[in-house]
Amino acid sequence: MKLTMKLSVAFAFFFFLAATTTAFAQCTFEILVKTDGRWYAGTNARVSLQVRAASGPTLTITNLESWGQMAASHDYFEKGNLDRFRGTGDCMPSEPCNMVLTSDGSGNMPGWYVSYVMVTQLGQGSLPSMTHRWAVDQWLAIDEPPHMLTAERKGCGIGAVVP
Ligand SMILES: [Ca+2]
Repeated sequence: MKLTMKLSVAFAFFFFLAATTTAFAQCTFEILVKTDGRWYAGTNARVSLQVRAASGPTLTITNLESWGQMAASHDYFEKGNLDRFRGTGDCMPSEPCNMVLTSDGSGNMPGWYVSYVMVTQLGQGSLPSMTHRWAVDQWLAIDEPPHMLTAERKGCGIGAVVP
C-alpha cells in the first residue's frame, strides 16, 4: 500500500471515529426528586437514575447526588424533600419517558419512599424543552414491600405531565 493510500485510510478512520463519538449533541437535564413525607421515608443510600426516550441514547447517572443543585451541606433524599439536580448528557430526540431509579441500599435504615421523579431536557437547537414526570409512590427498600431497590417506570406515549 502506498503511503498516500495509508494516510487516506487513516484519515477516513479518524473521521469515522469522530462522527460516531459526536453523534449526539449535548443537552442540559434538570431533575426533581420528591421524597415522601411519611416516617422513615428518607435515605442516605446512593441513588442512581437511568432515563431514555422511546429511541436514542440512555442517560445514566450513577450517583445522582453528584448532580445536586442544593446548598453545599444539604442532606439529599430526606423525608419531604424536593431535591433538584442538573447536568449534561446526550440529547434525546423526543420526550424522556422511560425511567429506572435505583438505591444501593447502603447506610443506616436505607429504606426510601419516593413520591415522584421529574426530568426536563432543556431546549437545544431545534429541539424544544421536554418534560416527563413519573409517579413512583413506593418503597425502594429490602424490608418494605415490594422489597425492591429499583423502580422502573415506562411512560412513552402517555404524554408529559407537568405539576
Ligand atoms: Ca440523605
